[in-house]
Amino acid sequence: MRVLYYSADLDSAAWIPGLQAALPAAHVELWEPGAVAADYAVVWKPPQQLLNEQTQLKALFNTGAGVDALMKLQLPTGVPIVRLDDAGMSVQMAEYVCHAIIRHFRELDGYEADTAQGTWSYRKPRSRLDFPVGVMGLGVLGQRVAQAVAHFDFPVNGWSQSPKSIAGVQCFHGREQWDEFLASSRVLVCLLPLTPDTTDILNARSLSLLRPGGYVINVARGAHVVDADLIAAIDSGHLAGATLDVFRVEPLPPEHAFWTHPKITLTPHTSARTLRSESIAQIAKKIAALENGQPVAGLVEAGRGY
Ligand code: NDP
Ligand code: OXD
Repeated sequence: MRVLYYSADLDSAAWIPGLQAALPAAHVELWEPGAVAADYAVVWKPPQQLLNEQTQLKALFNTGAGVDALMKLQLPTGVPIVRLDDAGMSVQMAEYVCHAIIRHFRELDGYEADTAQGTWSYRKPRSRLDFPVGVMGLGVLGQRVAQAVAHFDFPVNGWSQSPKSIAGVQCFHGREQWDEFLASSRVLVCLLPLTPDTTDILNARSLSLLRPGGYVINVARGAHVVDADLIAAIDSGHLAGATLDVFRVEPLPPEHAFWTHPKITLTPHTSARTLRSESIAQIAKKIAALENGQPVAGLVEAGRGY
């Protein structure tokens, strides 16, 4: 069996030996133009040329949860596309989002500013009932985040494409319940895949429907947010601020207004990192399952874009 590896970002020097160790019977190599036909390709943001040339693939593995970069390519028909299914990301996402919510809710930035000035002062305790959290996307990551947030006794709403029933989460679905979901939420967490339906979904209209004093946490993809609309909603006072991990252009260009906005906290696309050993173990297990004709989790439905 031949396995090809290609990544626009990740370190092939570590991934290739890792995959080779997990698949001792296979020959694993870095994809180069003109490579011999392989059975499987393990990729992150591959060039179209790889897909055009590799016509014998039994499956294409994406070394991330989001497949939006793959969806921009001409994909081979009939070849299963398998994305990472958690692989250690959901716990990272839960800790990042809970941290962002709690930092905002407990006004920890304000305390930090006070103590930096040598000021010992209290802020009035706030009720978590006044901070309902809405999680957009109730998939592998969104469900874990929603449940983690619910453990801190915040009211939690969730929104997905299809109806769901999740303990401790008031579930909404579809465009018909979108406005109601937003109006019921004050803190909004985006964990949607980026598809044509979800691009620009956080815009002037949707942000205006959030409860006053709203707060946005985007940990999915930058193109969910209309940047100027988010800044306008914060500057108007309707929103209290935002924590952003993902951006339309990454790295975020130095001149972008997000860098210096006093009410925006940003991090460099790090809320849930692809963990190499967990990911390799998951991919190797799935290759073994596919070789044995067994089903695997994380199959992408190209028609719906995730
Ligand atoms: P899943 O595919 O498991 O979940 C996606 C969820 O979004 C599902 O609940 C789905 O609904 C819902 N959804 C999709 N389209 C719509 C729509 N049009 N309207 C309403 N709901 C919709 O994905 P994951 O949870 O694994 O990952 C989510 C995203 O997080 C990834 O696509 C990626 O972009 C991002 N990500 C970011 C990382 C970072 O470091 N910042 C790291 C990892 C992922 P339904 O359940 O009904 O299908
Ligand atoms: C992913 C990511 O999609 O890291 O896995 O953003």
